[in-house]
Amino acid sequence: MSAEAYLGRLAERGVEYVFANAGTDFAPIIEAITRNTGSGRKFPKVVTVPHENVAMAMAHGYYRIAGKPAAVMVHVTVGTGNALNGLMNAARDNVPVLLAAGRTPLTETGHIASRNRSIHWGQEAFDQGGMVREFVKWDYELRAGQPVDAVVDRALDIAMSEPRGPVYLTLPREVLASPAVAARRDTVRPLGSAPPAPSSRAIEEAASLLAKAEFPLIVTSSAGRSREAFDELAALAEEFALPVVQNEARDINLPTNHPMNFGFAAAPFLPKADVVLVLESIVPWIPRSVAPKRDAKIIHVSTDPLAQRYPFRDVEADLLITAEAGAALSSLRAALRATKANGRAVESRRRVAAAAREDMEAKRRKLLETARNAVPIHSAWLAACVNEVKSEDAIVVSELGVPVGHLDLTRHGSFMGNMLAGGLGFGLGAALGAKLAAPQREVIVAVGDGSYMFGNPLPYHYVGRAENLPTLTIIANNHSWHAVRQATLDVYPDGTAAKANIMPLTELKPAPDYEKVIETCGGHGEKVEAPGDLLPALKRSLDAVRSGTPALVNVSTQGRHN
Ligand SMILES: Cc1ncc(C[n+]2csc(CCOP(=O)(O)OP(=O)(O)O)c2C)c(N)n1
Repeated sequence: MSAEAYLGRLAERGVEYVFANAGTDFAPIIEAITRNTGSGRKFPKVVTVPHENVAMAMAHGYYRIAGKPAAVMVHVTVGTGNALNGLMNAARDNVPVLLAAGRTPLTETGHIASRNRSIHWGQEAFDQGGMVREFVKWDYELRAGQPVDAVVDRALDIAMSEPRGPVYLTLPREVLASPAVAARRDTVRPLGSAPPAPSSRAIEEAASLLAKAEFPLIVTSSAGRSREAFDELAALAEEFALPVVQNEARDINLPTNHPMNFGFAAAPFLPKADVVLVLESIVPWIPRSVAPKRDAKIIHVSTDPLAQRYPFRDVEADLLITAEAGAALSSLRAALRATKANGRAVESRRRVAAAAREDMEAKRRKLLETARNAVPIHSAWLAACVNEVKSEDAIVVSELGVPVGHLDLTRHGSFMGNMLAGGLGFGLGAALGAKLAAPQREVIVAVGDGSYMFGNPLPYHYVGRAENLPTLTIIANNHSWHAVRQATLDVYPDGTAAKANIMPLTELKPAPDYEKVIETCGGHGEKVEAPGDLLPALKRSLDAVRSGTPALVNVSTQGRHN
C-alpha cells in the first residue's frame, strides 16, 4: 500500500528518522510499520515524540549536525498547528525538513479508511496547506493514482536545494491505505540540485575592493554551516588579515581562538570599516543602532542575498553575489591572491587585529574576575564553567541560555544559537536531534527558564530517556522573561513600567523546582544558587551524562549579559 511505499522511499532517499506524533490518520502508517517487520525492506526509524514542537526541533537539530534531512509526521490540521512554531524556525534557518501531515479521510463511506469518527468532519480544512504555505518552499497533497516515490523525491529535492528550507506534504488516509502506484523511474542520486557557482566577475570585483581596504570587516551569522565554508573562512581571514564578527551567530563560523575572531557584535567595528563583506547574514546589523560609513562598500554573499522570502529589508548593498559561502570564499581567496594584495597593508592589519584581540581578552578576563563571585550567578561565570567542563567537540545549544561571546568554540558544528524567527521552544528538541545525529559527542543545552517551559520539558525528558539520548540541560533561571522586560525598558526607558515594583508580564514566580522534572524521567537533577557550587555541579552532571543518564542543572542567574 502507499503508506509502505512512502516510508520505504524515505529510507531509499537517505532519511533515517521520522519524528512522529500520531492520530487516527496514522492507521495505514502504523499498519505499514508492523507489516514491514522482518521483510528486509528498509524503513526509517519512527520515533514517538509527544509534542510536535519538540519533533520539529529534533528534525532541525538533527539536520544541523547530520547535514541530512529528517522527516516529521503529525496529525492532520491540529498537529500541523502545533508544529508551526518549529516550522517557522526551520524556514528562517534554511533547514530542510519534510513535514508530513495526515489529511482527514475524504470519503464518508466506500473505503476501509473512510470517516469513522466525528473529528473526521471537524478536522477537514478547505486548504490545509494554506496554514503553512508562507513558511514552506513547496506544499502538496498526495492524490489517488500518484506514485508516492515521485512525490517524496520532489519534496526532498526541493527542500535540499539552495536556499534550503522545509516542505509540507499532506497524506489522506484513503490514499495511504490504497495500493501503491509504481514509480516511472527509480533513480537514486544525491538530494537536491547543485548550487550555482559564484560569478567570477563579481568575485574579482569583491577581491579588488577587499584588497584596497584599510579596515575590511566580514560580518556573518551562519556562514560556518558547512564544513567547507567554516574552513575556508578561517583560511581567508588568516591569510589576508580580515577581521570577522559573528553577529547574531546561529552557527559557529570561525573558531573563537582564531586571530581574526572579533567577537559576536558588529556594532563596535562597523563604523570603522571601509569594506564590509556580509556573509550569510539576514540582519548583519540593526540600522536603528549602528550604520556603516556612508562611503563604505558593502558586499553580500549568500545563497539568497536579497532575502526574497523576507517582506522588508533595506540593508546597504553595493555588490550582491549569489553563492554558497564555501565556494565563494575559496574563489575569493584565489582572486585575492591574484590581486597581489598589498603585503604591508595585510601585515599592518594583522598587528591592529592582534592588539584588538588582546584588548577583548583583557576585558573578558576583567569581567570574569568580578562575575565569578556574583550572586545571583552571572552569565559570564556560567559560560566560563561550561568551557571548563565541556570537551572540545561538544555541541552547545543555547536558547537565551549562555552568551556565545564567552564560550570557547573551536570545532565546526559545535554551536546552535538563537533562532532568527524567534520561535522559543527550539533548544531542548534541537539538543535531542543533535545527539541522535552524533551519539559520540557531548550535547549541552543551555536555556532560559522561559525557554525551558516553551520547549515542552516533559516530552523532551521523556524522549531523552525513551530513545537513550543523554544530554546535559542547563537552565539559566532568572525567574523571568528578561527579554520582555528589556524590550519594555528599551522602548520606555523612563516609563511607568520601568518604575513599577513588579513589571507585569515579565516574572516567572514562584519558580517550579525544575531539577525535579527530569527526575520523574530517570534523570539526574541539581539546583545551584552559589557561584562556588556551579562548577562541581556541572562536573557531576556531565559525569552522569557520560555514563548515559540525562542531567539537568537549574542555575539561579541574573538577567543575561551578552
Ligand atoms: C513562541 C514564542 N512566544 C513568545 C516569545 C516572546 N519572547 C521572547 S524572549 C521571551 C522570554 C524568554 O525567557 P527566558 O528563556 O527565560 O530568557 P530571558 O529573556 O529571561 O533571558 C519571550 C516570552 C517568543 N520569542 N516565542
